[in-house]
Amino acid sequence: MTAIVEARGAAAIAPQAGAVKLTMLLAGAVILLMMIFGLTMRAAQGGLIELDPTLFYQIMTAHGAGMVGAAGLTGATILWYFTGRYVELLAGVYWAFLGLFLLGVVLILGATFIGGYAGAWTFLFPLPAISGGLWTPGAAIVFLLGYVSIGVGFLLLHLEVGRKLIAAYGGIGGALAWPVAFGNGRPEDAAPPAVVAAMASTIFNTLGIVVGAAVLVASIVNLAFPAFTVDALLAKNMIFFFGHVFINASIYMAVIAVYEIVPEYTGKPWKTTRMFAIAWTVVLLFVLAVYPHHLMQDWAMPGWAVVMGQVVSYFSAIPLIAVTAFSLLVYLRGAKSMRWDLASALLVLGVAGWTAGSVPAVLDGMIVVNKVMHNTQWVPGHFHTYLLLGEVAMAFGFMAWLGRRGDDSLSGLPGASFWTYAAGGTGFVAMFLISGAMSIPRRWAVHLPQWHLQAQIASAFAALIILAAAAFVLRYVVRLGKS
Ligand code: HEM
Ligand SMILES: [Cu+2]
Repeated sequence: MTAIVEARGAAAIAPQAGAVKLTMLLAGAVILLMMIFGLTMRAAQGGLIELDPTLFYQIMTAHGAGMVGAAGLTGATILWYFTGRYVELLAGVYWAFLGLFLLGVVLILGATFIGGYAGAWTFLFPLPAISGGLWTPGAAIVFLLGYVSIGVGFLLLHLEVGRKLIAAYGGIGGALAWPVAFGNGRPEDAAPPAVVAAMASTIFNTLGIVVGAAVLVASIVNLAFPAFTVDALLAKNMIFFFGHVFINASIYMAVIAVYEIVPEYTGKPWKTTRMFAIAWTVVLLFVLAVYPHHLMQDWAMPGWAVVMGQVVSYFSAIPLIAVTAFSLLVYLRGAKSMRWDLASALLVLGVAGWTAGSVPAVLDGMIVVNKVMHNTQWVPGHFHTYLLLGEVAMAFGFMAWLGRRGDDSLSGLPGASFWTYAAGGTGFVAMFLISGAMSIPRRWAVHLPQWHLQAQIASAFAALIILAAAAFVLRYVVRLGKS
């Protein structure tokens, strides 16, 4: 207990604010660039521009890896920044994390645009080795080594966060607020929401990355020595366990910004309640157990695993909404007032977008729906909802908060850019979902003429998103420059 109090005493300082601000600047720039890549793809699908399919798949690979990477980077940075309010973290670990991340980005971009690797961010075995002559095994190895570098950085960061939280809160159970969830601990003594979220996401992201590292190494050995083969079904299970957990972790880490920042706008502290603590433990288990919803097309999968994927998908939405939308609504109801500016608006949008995105996600997690929708644009439709309007909105909200001024409001340019982002994002994901419902396939470089209109409308919405995102990043740069 004294450890916690002491640790909280150190909380007044802004932990590694410089490194965090720099990271968010880099991430903002990467997100903007990847959005332009996204618009390029959508415009090509709409027949608005001519794009060589070879280049389309390089761009798709870079966009997928780059966006998932940026989501992970911003999520982990938010986790680091706010965990640093409760326990003292080693600054060197963060710099190692950032350095390894940037090294990974260089390797991935080099492998994609110089080496020509275009096997998608999911590096599904044995695709990296079957390029049809478009790229060499060496290029694929460099791409995968980029992932390994980023993965090692994440492991370092999570180990540092995990060991400090475990020491300060009396073990994993304490940091997950189990005494309140399952015992008769008093809520006043419970770990704060940020700590519960940081501990849970540290556990599942570590497990995901360890499994990811194993399949990465196996794939690299396969590329170097083709005689060494991997069981394709096992590899797919490992890849989707890793991919599912990693992208989910990015959002579950980013929500820490909501728990820590929104109280500044209401004046009411956000406390860990019993329901909140239970929900986070259930989230921890469900995030790990639900990944077979990515393998519903694989008839070789044991039936029970796929059924588990569907059943857990159904129930996942409950703890998810409990820790996000429901908690936020209960919290805001209890608060007397809420002050709106770009930061608070984006953070609330992030929670709303995340929650909304879970609906088409759960639908796709049903075997009968998945049979029809799986390789359609329904899939990018659901994940762009909770990433573009969820994780990335929260990341932009965190950036706006880092550059905040006391008298910020939502009028003028901040309000205009916020509503442009929300409207552009909603329209953009709606076009993916509508296209998916019309059975338009995903990951097709060239679209039939009767699909062009959908992609053209989506391109217009994408341009709005990019305009708004550019305004967010510019405002951030200007404010950092002035501070
Ligand atoms: C202006 C914003 C964006 C635009 C215009 C855009 C556009 C696209 C397009 C056209 C595709 C390919 C769709 C297809 O399969 O036919 C795609 C795929 C994808 N996008 Fe985005 N996107 C945007 C934002 C984001 C964000 C914010 C994220 C994540 C943080 C993201 C992550 C992904 C991923 C993971 C894929 C899958 C790549 C694959 O299939 O291998 N995108 N995006
Ligand atoms: Cu999943």
